[in-house]
Amino acid sequence: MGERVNKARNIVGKPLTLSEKILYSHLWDDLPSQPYKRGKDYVDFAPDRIALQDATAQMALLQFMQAGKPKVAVPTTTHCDHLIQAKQGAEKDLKRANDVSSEVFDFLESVSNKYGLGFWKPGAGIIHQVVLENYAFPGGMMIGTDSHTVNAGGLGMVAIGVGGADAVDVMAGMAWELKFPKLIGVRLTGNLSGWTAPKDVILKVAEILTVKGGTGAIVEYFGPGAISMSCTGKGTICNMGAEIGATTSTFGYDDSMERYLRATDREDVADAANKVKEHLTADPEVYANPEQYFDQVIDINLSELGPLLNGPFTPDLSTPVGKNMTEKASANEWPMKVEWGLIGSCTNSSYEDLSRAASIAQQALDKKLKTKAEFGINPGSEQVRYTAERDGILQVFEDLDATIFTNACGPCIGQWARYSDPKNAPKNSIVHSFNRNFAKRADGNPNTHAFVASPEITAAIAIAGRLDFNPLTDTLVNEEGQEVMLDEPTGWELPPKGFEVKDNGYLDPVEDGSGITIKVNPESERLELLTPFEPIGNEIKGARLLIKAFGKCTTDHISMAGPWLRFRGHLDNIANNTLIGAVNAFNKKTNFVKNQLTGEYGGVPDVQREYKKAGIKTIVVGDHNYGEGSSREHAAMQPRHLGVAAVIVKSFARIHETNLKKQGMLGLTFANEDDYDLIQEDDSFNFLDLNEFAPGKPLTIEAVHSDGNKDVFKVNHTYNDAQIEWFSEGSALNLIKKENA
Ligand code: MIC
Ligand code: SF4
Repeated sequence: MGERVNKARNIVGKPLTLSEKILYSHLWDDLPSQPYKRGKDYVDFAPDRIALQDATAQMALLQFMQAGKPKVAVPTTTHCDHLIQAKQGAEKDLKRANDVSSEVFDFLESVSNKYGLGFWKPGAGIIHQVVLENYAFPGGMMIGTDSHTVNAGGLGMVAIGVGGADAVDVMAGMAWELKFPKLIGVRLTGNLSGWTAPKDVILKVAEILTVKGGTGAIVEYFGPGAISMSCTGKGTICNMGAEIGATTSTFGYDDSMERYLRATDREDVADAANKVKEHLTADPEVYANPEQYFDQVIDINLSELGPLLNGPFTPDLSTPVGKNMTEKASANEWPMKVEWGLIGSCTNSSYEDLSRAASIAQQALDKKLKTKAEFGINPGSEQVRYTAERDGILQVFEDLDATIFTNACGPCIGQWARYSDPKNAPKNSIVHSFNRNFAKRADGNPNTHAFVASPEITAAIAIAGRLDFNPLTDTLVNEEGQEVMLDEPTGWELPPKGFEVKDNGYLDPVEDGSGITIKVNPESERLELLTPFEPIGNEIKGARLLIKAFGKCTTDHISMAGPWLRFRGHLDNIANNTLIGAVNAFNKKTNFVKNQLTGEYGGVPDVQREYKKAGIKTIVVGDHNYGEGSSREHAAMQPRHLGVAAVIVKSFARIHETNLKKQGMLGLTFANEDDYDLIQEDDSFNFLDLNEFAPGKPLTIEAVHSDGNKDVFKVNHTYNDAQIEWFSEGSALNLIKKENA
């Protein structure tokens, strides 16, 4: 690494940030003769590892199976965590998931075994915690088919969320392409204390940068405040960096990382890291004068930062706890009563998080407080759960009647069986320490107002049962009528008696998997082998408008999770949820669009299937940050499968834009944002110069309105030569197959 970093420094011609050191030491080709232009140049990288989770692994592996390779080219693991419903608590829920989803788990297990991937069984833990505990290492580069892969930045990695098709490139032994990121530096001064936690740092950064402010950038945290924080705390900050659209976030190697590596049985990694310490953080000049090296610098004084609550419905709407919330909630009619406090998920489920939240829960018991809301806990891994149980931490929550869910995503991804009829469920507020809080995300109820907070604040607010409770100033009345206050949280960075686990849930693949055959039942409703996409071609004439999406259109709106997760391995079945959450700009309704062939209104997938039957191509139009959120490539593959030719928006979220390209579709942005307003409900579209599709050259589109009037507008794109070839071939996978044939 030292040699590569030194050479890179010579080429860049100045001191390097940590992000640059990791990027330049993971180039696929030799070092360039000129430094890469940030935010401009496409660069081929050679990641060290790949991580897949069950809900995205199915599609990734179905694609990999077509690539014609006997084994994955780099170390890869599959983690079963998303497909486990949270209902009655860990034991029953895990058993049910194993019954209901055995077909998918068995498929993932046998494909992993055949192609040499490590396999983490259902219940073993959530991908990102398991990766942090076992695989992440300082200075490494990893990609994963989940947007929160970025969690591993807590151990000084550059870890990036991608769609399955990107992972397939690397599994197949090819380079992985990324536009060289811009760099945002966040200088943390002061110290966290009292009720303020690492979560509040990222809640604050989300407020500053908004859900799209990090797009195309790596966020590098540094300064005395960074060094004083635990490794898992750093992981929390990096994890939720996905919510600002950042490519990833990272921290320089320090003592907290060394402590974590040693505590998780990786003395060898810690020793190796110590030998190249200076290369695992930025050069000293960079942190001394960050303005000269980063594209943007943000300062946060941790000593002045207080606890925050972000939400509802978007992770960047930030409110300090207490009276600010009283005002805001009243003005916006957010329900003040809090019904659930949920702690855990892939972020904030470390031993430290659980111990600190338990210290608050313990006070409720000691001070004879009756908790007003219900508690749900999702430990991040079996190792954390086992250790927390051994140390009495889970017992504290159980004494408060908390439900301990499986070590899995559960309530975080609509896998929370909270209501029998979520669509008609009542308006309510919940607080959780998860990452995302889009509408319907947790429980399918559009009226659930979800607020994101640290585990400590989540615990305090759940006990108080009020959204505007401020534990720093407010008292609570206990069962004996006395006024009591909650003391500041306390906890352990790492378990004093060390981590322990009986069965961590890991299965090694066999050495030679060539004899293993993968069976997919043709009758299955959950798994379907893929058929290659036909190229869309250069002749897009008379394409119809499928939907003009209004406002926020995340991947949850394009391909909802929750009940639909069961079809993640069956493209045609999951296509029945395509864009059903997107708001139609013309009537502000969801899943209600005009079928231009009949003039009647219907659901988006149904109307689209009519166009497909008639052999008519369609267009989707969208607003800013279209495709925000998840890495799920289903959000691109489904429209592609149904016959959508192009998605034209004001701006894209990074992973989704790449996913569209990979699947051989057109992802375009309005050259003039206001042209979004030109698009009318009955429009059809002619692409005037698609036969001249070339890097850097805008395309011209003619919108023909129902009165015969026409508007011609320009759209931009970011396709390079190789990506244009994906479009010509029908998909990136078609190209891989051709090259391997
Ligand atoms: C999420 O948090 O939205 C998910 C579910 O983990 C997704 C992946 C998926 O949709 O399977 C993500 O963040 O990428
Ligand atoms: Fe799972 Fe939620 Fe984390 Fe996504 S954000 S990986 S759904 S726990």
